[in-house]
Amino acid sequence: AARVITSSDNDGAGPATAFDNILSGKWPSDKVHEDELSLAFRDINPQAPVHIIVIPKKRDGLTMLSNAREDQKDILGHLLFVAQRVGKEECPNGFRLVINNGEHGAQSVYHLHIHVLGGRQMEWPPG
Ligand code: DGP
Repeated sequence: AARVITSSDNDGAGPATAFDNILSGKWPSDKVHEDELSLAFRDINPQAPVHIIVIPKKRDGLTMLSNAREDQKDILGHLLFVAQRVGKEECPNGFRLVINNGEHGAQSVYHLHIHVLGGRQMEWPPG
C-alpha cells in the first residue's frame, strides 16, 4: 500500500516544492498512477493533450537528474518504467519523455520529474 509522504521526507537540501504539497495531499492533483516509490499526476499546465508528471515520492537529493547518486539507479529505473507504462496506456500511438535539468534545461520545479507528453504528433527539434 502506498504510504503518505510529507514534506518532512524532503531531504532538506533545497526548499520544498509544489510537489511536496501534492505528495502530502495538501494540494489536489489528478493522479494517474501511484505506488510505494512514485506518483504520476496530470500537469497543471499541459503542453499536449496528455501531459503527465512522474516523480519519486522521496526526493532524497534528487532535485534534478544531474544530482543522481550511484545508489539511486533503482529509483531512476523505476521512474522510467512507470513513465512508459503510463505513456503506452494514455498514448497508444506513441509519446515523448522529457526531463528538464537545470537552468538551461528550463527546469522550474526542483524535485526530479519525468514529463510524459502525447495525444498528438510531437515535433522535433523541441524549443
Ligand atoms: P519543469 O519545468 O520541468 O520543472 O516542469 C514542472 C512542471 O510541473 C510544469 O510543467 C508545471 C508542473 N506543475 C508545477 N506546479 C504544479 C502543481 O501544483 N500541480 C501540477 N499538477 N503540476 C504542476
